[in-house]
Amino acid sequence: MLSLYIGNKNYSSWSMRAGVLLDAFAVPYTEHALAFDDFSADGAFKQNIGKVSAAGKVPVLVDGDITVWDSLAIAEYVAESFPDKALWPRDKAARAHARAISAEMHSGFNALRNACPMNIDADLAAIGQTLWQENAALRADVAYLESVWGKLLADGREYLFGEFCIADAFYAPVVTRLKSYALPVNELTLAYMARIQAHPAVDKWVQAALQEQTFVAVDEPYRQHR
Ligand SMILES: N[C@@H](CCC(=O)N[C@@H](CS)C(=O)NCC(=O)O)C(=O)O
Repeated sequence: MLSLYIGNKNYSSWSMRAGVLLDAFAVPYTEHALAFDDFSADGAFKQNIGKVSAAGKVPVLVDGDITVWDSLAIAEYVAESFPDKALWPRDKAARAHARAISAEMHSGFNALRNACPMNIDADLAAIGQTLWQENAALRADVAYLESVWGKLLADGREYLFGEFCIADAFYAPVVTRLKSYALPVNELTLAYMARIQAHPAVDKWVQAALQEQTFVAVDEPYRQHR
């Protein structure tokens, strides 16, 4: 049985990618939730995750004596472990494309990630409006995001590569950000956002996030309480 170490579902976008992926493909696993704190070296989070991974971050996947940290490495490991499940598209060109946009999410979109940290239960529409007016890099990230999604979704497909795949799991936290901050996006994006939010694995994560009561100050640049 796989073990997945994650952070708070409301805040941990990297954990969400791994958790949604495993659930979307019905991969059995045991979840180990480690509560976020101020991430100080002697705090409970770092002490506990440090027993599992020297990197000291979530998500971490443990499969027997194999430990995989980093969401993209986890996605690749799970795809390789369950070749029948088509976590990546079967078609070589589509798979290359899906890998490219997943890696791009993993290493890019810095303005969007920095200005709009994931906060599933928050209504940050007013903050989003201000950020949108003041932050040209954020507007550029969203414009580029919509061009990436738009080229794929223009033919009416349900998910980025037809069937739900790793790329959709990687962009699921982006969908929650666009929603929490109510960033202005086009109809095609809104429709894809709705489909992602309705996906059972995403909905399961979101519902659990909404149940959490913890307020983590380091993840809350815009609120004083929940
Ligand atoms: N690139 C890593 C990022 C992991 C990451 O930054 N995780 C955050 C939680 S979403 C974390 O553990 N932060 C603790 C810290 O920064 O000390 C991945 O894809 O897994």
